[in-house]
Amino acid sequence: MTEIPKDHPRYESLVARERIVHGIDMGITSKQGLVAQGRGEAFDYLIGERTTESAVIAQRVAVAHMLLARSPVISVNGNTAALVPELMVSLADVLDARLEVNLFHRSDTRVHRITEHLKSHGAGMVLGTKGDKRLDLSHDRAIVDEEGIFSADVVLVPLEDGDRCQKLVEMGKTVIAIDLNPLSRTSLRATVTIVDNVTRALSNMVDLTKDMKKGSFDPLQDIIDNYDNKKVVSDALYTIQEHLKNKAEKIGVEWI
Ligand code: PTJ
Repeated sequence: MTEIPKDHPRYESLVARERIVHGIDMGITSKQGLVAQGRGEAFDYLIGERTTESAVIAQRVAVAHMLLARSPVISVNGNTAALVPELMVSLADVLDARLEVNLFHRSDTRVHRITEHLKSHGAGMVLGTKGDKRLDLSHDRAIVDEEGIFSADVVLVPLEDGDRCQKLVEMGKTVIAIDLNPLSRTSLRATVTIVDNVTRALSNMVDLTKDMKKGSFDPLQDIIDNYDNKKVVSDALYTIQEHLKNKAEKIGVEWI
Protein backbone atom coordinates (compact mmCIF):
# COMPACT_ATOMS: atom_id res chain seq x y z
CA MET A 1 0.00 0.00 0.00
CA THR A 2 1.20 3.53 -0.73
CA GLU A 3 2.24 5.33 2.48
CA ILE A 4 -0.07 8.35 2.93
CA PRO A 5 1.51 11.20 4.97
CA LYS A 6 -0.53 11.85 8.13
CA ASP A 7 -0.61 15.59 7.51
CA HIS A 8 -2.24 15.21 4.10
CA PRO A 9 -5.54 17.16 4.16
CA ARG A 10 -7.36 14.18 2.63
CA TYR A 11 -5.57 11.56 4.76
CA GLU A 12 -8.63 9.52 5.84
CA SER A 13 -10.10 9.34 2.39
CA LEU A 14 -6.77 8.40 0.75
CA VAL A 15 -6.14 5.65 3.32
CA ALA A 16 -9.62 4.26 2.61
CA ARG A 17 -8.83 4.20 -1.11
CA GLU A 18 -5.57 2.36 -0.44
CA ARG A 19 -7.42 -0.19 1.66
CA ILE A 20 -10.00 -0.85 -1.05
CA VAL A 21 -7.31 -1.19 -3.74
CA HIS A 22 -5.34 -3.51 -1.45
CA GLY A 23 -8.57 -5.48 -0.89
CA ILE A 24 -8.82 -6.02 -4.65
CA ASP A 25 -5.16 -7.09 -4.80
CA MET A 26 -5.83 -9.60 -2.00
CA GLY A 27 -8.88 -10.96 -3.81
CA ILE A 28 -11.35 -9.97 -1.08
CA THR A 29 -12.92 -6.85 -2.65
CA SER A 30 -14.71 -6.82 -5.99
CA LYS A 31 -13.68 -4.34 -8.70
CA GLN A 32 -17.21 -2.98 -8.42
CA GLY A 33 -16.29 -2.18 -4.82
CA LEU A 34 -14.12 0.66 -6.15
CA VAL A 35 -17.13 2.27 -7.77
CA ALA A 36 -19.18 1.87 -4.59
CA GLN A 37 -16.38 3.49 -2.55
CA GLY A 38 -16.27 6.42 -4.99
CA ARG A 39 -19.99 6.96 -4.62
CA GLY A 40 -19.64 6.81 -0.85
CA GLU A 41 -16.79 9.37 -0.94
CA ALA A 42 -18.97 11.78 -2.93
CA PHE A 43 -21.78 11.58 -0.37
CA ASP A 44 -19.28 11.87 2.48
CA TYR A 45 -18.01 15.09 0.93
CA LEU A 46 -21.58 16.43 0.69
CA ILE A 47 -22.28 15.66 4.34
CA GLY A 48 -19.04 17.32 5.48
CA GLU A 49 -16.98 14.16 6.20
CA ARG A 50 -18.15 14.08 9.79
CA THR A 51 -20.55 12.14 11.95
CA THR A 52 -23.73 14.16 12.37
CA GLU A 53 -25.78 14.31 15.57
CA SER A 54 -28.59 12.34 13.97
CA ALA A 55 -26.12 9.64 12.85
CA VAL A 56 -25.05 9.27 16.50
CA ILE A 57 -28.73 8.92 17.48
CA ALA A 58 -29.13 6.18 14.86
CA GLN A 59 -25.92 4.49 16.02
CA ARG A 60 -27.18 4.47 19.60
CA VAL A 61 -30.52 2.93 18.64
CA ALA A 62 -28.70 0.40 16.44
CA VAL A 63 -26.58 -0.69 19.39
CA ALA A 64 -29.70 -0.90 21.60
CA HIS A 65 -31.34 -3.22 19.03
CA MET A 66 -28.24 -5.38 18.77
CA LEU A 67 -27.83 -5.64 22.56
CA LEU A 68 -31.47 -6.67 23.03
CA ALA A 69 -31.42 -9.08 20.09
CA ARG A 70 -31.86 -12.85 20.46
CA SER A 71 -29.53 -13.52 17.54
CA PRO A 72 -27.75 -10.46 16.10
CA VAL A 73 -25.67 -10.82 12.93
CA ILE A 74 -23.23 -8.43 11.24
CA SER A 75 -23.10 -8.93 7.49
CA VAL A 76 -19.66 -8.51 5.89
CA ASN A 77 -18.99 -7.78 2.22
CA GLY A 78 -15.82 -7.18 0.20
CA ASN A 79 -15.70 -3.46 0.94
CA THR A 80 -16.18 -3.65 4.69
CA ALA A 81 -13.70 -6.54 4.91
CA ALA A 82 -11.07 -4.33 3.26
CA LEU A 83 -11.94 -1.07 5.02
CA VAL A 84 -12.71 -2.06 8.59
CA PRO A 85 -11.86 -5.71 9.36
CA GLU A 86 -10.58 -4.91 12.86
CA LEU A 87 -13.65 -2.80 13.72
CA MET A 88 -16.07 -5.47 12.46
CA VAL A 89 -14.37 -8.03 14.68
CA SER A 90 -14.34 -5.65 17.69
CA LEU A 91 -18.02 -4.77 17.23
CA ALA A 92 -19.01 -8.43 16.96
CA ASP A 93 -17.01 -9.10 20.14
CA VAL A 94 -18.50 -6.31 22.28
CA LEU A 95 -22.04 -6.96 21.02
CA ASP A 96 -21.71 -10.72 21.22
CA ALA A 97 -22.94 -10.81 17.61
CA ARG A 98 -21.98 -13.16 14.80
CA LEU A 99 -20.17 -12.20 11.61
CA GLU A 100 -21.46 -13.57 8.31
CA VAL A 101 -19.85 -13.08 4.91
CA ASN A 102 -22.58 -12.29 2.40
CA LEU A 103 -21.64 -11.14 -1.09
CA PHE A 104 -23.35 -9.67 -4.11
CA HIS A 105 -20.55 -10.69 -6.51
CA ARG A 106 -20.23 -14.04 -4.80
CA SER A 107 -17.59 -16.68 -5.35
CA ASP A 108 -16.59 -19.42 -2.91
CA THR A 109 -12.97 -18.28 -3.18
CA ARG A 110 -13.84 -14.75 -2.12
CA VAL A 111 -16.04 -15.96 0.76
CA HIS A 112 -13.13 -18.08 2.03
CA ARG A 113 -10.57 -15.29 1.60
CA ILE A 114 -12.76 -12.83 3.53
CA THR A 115 -13.34 -15.42 6.24
CA GLU A 116 -9.59 -15.95 6.61
CA HIS A 117 -8.97 -12.20 6.52
CA LEU A 118 -11.44 -11.66 9.40
CA LYS A 119 -9.85 -14.52 11.33
CA SER A 120 -6.41 -12.96 10.85
CA HIS A 121 -7.89 -9.88 12.57
CA GLY A 122 -9.02 -11.92 15.56
CA ALA A 123 -12.47 -13.20 14.54
CA GLY A 124 -13.56 -16.53 16.03
CA MET A 125 -16.36 -18.17 14.11
CA VAL A 126 -17.28 -16.56 10.80
CA LEU A 127 -20.49 -17.68 9.09
CA GLY A 128 -21.26 -17.58 5.37
CA THR A 129 -19.39 -20.56 3.96
CA LYS A 130 -22.28 -23.01 4.35
CA GLY A 131 -24.84 -21.04 2.36
CA ASP A 132 -27.49 -23.60 3.29
CA LYS A 133 -30.51 -21.28 2.90
CA ARG A 134 -31.76 -18.89 0.22
CA LEU A 135 -33.65 -15.65 0.61
CA ASP A 136 -36.30 -15.01 -2.03
CA LEU A 137 -34.00 -12.94 -4.27
CA SER A 138 -32.75 -13.52 -7.81
CA HIS A 139 -29.07 -12.77 -7.10
CA ASP A 140 -26.33 -14.30 -4.99
CA ARG A 141 -26.91 -12.11 -1.93
CA ALA A 142 -29.77 -14.57 -1.46
CA ILE A 143 -27.30 -17.21 -0.25
CA VAL A 144 -27.18 -17.15 3.55
CA ASP A 145 -26.49 -19.44 6.48
CA GLU A 146 -29.45 -20.92 8.32
CA GLU A 147 -27.85 -20.30 11.73
CA GLY A 148 -26.83 -16.76 10.71
CA ILE A 149 -28.73 -14.17 8.68
CA PHE A 150 -31.61 -16.56 7.94
CA SER A 151 -32.61 -16.99 11.58
CA ALA A 152 -31.29 -13.67 12.93
CA ASP A 153 -33.75 -11.20 14.44
CA VAL A 154 -31.44 -8.16 13.98
CA VAL A 155 -29.04 -7.76 11.04
CA LEU A 156 -26.47 -5.00 10.56
CA VAL A 157 -25.89 -4.45 6.84
CA PRO A 158 -23.13 -1.94 6.08
CA LEU A 159 -22.95 -0.92 2.39
CA GLU A 160 -25.95 -2.81 1.16
CA ASP A 161 -27.57 -2.86 -2.25
CA GLY A 162 -31.26 -2.42 -1.51
CA ASP A 163 -33.07 -5.64 -2.46
CA ARG A 164 -31.79 -7.74 0.38
CA CYS A 165 -32.49 -5.00 2.89
CA GLN A 166 -36.14 -4.95 1.80
CA LYS A 167 -36.36 -8.74 1.85
CA LEU A 168 -34.96 -8.94 5.38
CA VAL A 169 -37.45 -6.29 6.57
CA GLU A 170 -40.28 -8.24 4.90
CA MET A 171 -39.11 -11.33 6.80
CA GLY A 172 -39.80 -9.40 10.02
CA LYS A 173 -36.18 -8.68 10.91
CA THR A 174 -34.83 -5.43 12.29
CA VAL A 175 -32.39 -4.17 9.66
CA ILE A 176 -29.71 -1.61 10.47
CA ALA A 177 -28.06 -0.01 7.44
CA ILE A 178 -24.88 2.05 7.24
CA ASP A 179 -25.00 4.02 4.01
CA LEU A 180 -23.69 7.48 3.17
CA ASN A 181 -26.44 7.98 0.60
CA PRO A 182 -29.58 8.95 2.55
CA LEU A 183 -31.71 8.40 -0.55
CA SER A 184 -30.50 4.90 -1.46
CA ARG A 185 -33.13 2.16 -1.48
CA THR A 186 -31.33 0.63 1.49
CA SER A 187 -31.48 3.86 3.50
CA LEU A 188 -35.17 4.28 2.79
CA ARG A 189 -36.08 0.68 3.60
CA ALA A 190 -33.98 -0.07 6.68
CA THR A 191 -35.45 -0.03 10.18
CA VAL A 192 -32.49 2.06 11.35
CA THR A 193 -30.49 4.13 8.83
CA ILE A 194 -27.02 5.30 9.82
CA VAL A 195 -25.95 7.93 7.29
CA ASP A 196 -22.23 7.92 8.06
CA ASN A 197 -18.97 6.54 6.76
CA VAL A 198 -18.64 2.91 7.84
CA THR A 199 -15.15 3.73 9.17
CA ARG A 200 -16.50 6.37 11.60
CA ALA A 201 -19.79 4.60 12.33
CA LEU A 202 -18.27 1.29 13.43
CA SER A 203 -15.68 2.98 15.59
CA ASN A 204 -18.40 5.01 17.38
CA MET A 205 -20.58 1.93 17.75
CA VAL A 206 -17.81 0.00 19.48
CA ASP A 207 -17.42 2.85 22.02
CA LEU A 208 -21.19 3.29 22.41
CA THR A 209 -21.65 -0.42 23.05
CA LYS A 210 -19.05 -0.38 25.83
CA ASP A 211 -20.81 2.60 27.47
CA MET A 212 -24.32 1.25 26.99
CA LYS A 213 -23.38 -2.10 28.48
CA LYS A 214 -22.28 -0.23 31.59
CA GLY A 215 -25.81 1.25 31.77
CA SER A 216 -24.62 4.83 31.13
CA PHE A 217 -27.69 5.60 28.98
CA ASP A 218 -31.50 5.31 29.17
CA PRO A 219 -32.99 1.82 29.24
CA LEU A 220 -32.38 0.18 25.86
CA GLN A 221 -36.06 -0.33 25.05
CA ASP A 222 -36.79 3.37 25.74
CA ILE A 223 -34.04 4.35 23.28
CA ILE A 224 -35.69 2.16 20.64
CA ASP A 225 -39.26 3.30 21.41
CA ASN A 226 -38.36 7.00 21.14
CA TYR A 227 -36.64 6.66 17.75
CA ASP A 228 -37.93 8.06 14.46
CA ASN A 229 -35.98 6.80 11.42
CA LYS A 230 -37.72 9.15 8.96
CA LYS A 231 -36.50 12.10 11.00
CA VAL A 232 -32.93 10.79 10.91
CA VAL A 233 -33.03 10.43 7.11
CA SER A 234 -34.51 13.90 6.68
CA ASP A 235 -31.87 15.34 9.06
CA ALA A 236 -29.18 13.87 6.79
CA LEU A 237 -30.71 15.60 3.76
CA TYR A 238 -30.97 18.87 5.68
CA THR A 239 -27.30 18.57 6.75
CA ILE A 240 -26.24 18.14 3.11
CA GLN A 241 -28.28 21.19 2.09
CA GLU A 242 -26.85 23.34 4.90
CA HIS A 243 -23.30 22.15 4.22
CA LEU A 244 -23.57 23.11 0.54
CA LYS A 245 -25.18 26.44 1.44
CA ASN A 246 -22.30 27.27 3.82
CA LYS A 247 -19.73 26.29 1.19
CA ALA A 248 -21.47 28.48 -1.38
CA GLU A 249 -21.51 31.43 1.04
CA LYS A 250 -17.80 30.99 1.80
CA ILE A 251 -16.82 31.22 -1.85
CA GLY A 252 -19.30 34.02 -2.56
CA VAL A 253 -21.61 31.98 -4.77
CA GLU A 254 -25.32 32.70 -4.51
CA TRP A 255 -27.37 29.82 -3.05
CA ILE A 256 -30.69 29.68 -4.86
O1 PTJ B 1 -18.45 -7.44 -1.92
P1 PTJ B 1 -19.75 -7.53 -2.65
O2 PTJ B 1 -19.67 -8.44 -3.83
O3 PTJ B 1 -20.89 -7.94 -1.74
O4 PTJ B 1 -20.11 -6.07 -3.21
C1 PTJ B 1 -20.15 -4.97 -2.33
C2 PTJ B 1 -20.63 -3.69 -3.05
C3 PTJ B 1 -20.47 -2.52 -2.07
C4 PTJ B 1 -19.77 -3.47 -4.28
C5 PTJ B 1 -22.10 -3.89 -3.45
O5 PTJ B 1 -22.87 -4.12 -2.30
C6 PTJ B 1 -22.63 -2.68 -4.19
O6 PTJ B 1 -22.55 -2.59 -5.41
O7 PTJ B 1 -23.18 -1.73 -3.42
P2 PTJ B 1 -23.83 -0.38 -4.00
O8 PTJ B 1 -25.14 -0.71 -4.68
O9 PTJ B 1 -22.81 0.38 -4.78
O10 PTJ B 1 -24.18 0.37 -2.67
C7 PTJ B 1 -23.21 0.77 -1.79
C8 PTJ B 1 -23.75 1.94 -0.98
O11 PTJ B 1 -22.84 2.17 0.06
C9 PTJ B 1 -23.88 3.24 -1.78
O12 PTJ B 1 -25.09 3.90 -1.44
C10 PTJ B 1 -22.69 4.10 -1.30
O13 PTJ B 1 -23.00 5.48 -1.25
C11 PTJ B 1 -22.47 3.56 0.10
N1 PTJ B 1 -21.08 3.62 0.54
C12 PTJ B 1 -19.96 3.41 -0.20
N2 PTJ B 1 -18.86 3.51 0.57
C13 PTJ B 1 -19.28 3.76 1.83
C14 PTJ B 1 -20.71 3.83 1.81
N3 PTJ B 1 -21.42 4.05 2.92
C15 PTJ B 1 -20.74 4.20 4.09
N4 PTJ B 1 -19.39 4.16 4.17
C16 PTJ B 1 -18.62 3.94 3.08
N5 PTJ B 1 -17.29 3.89 3.18
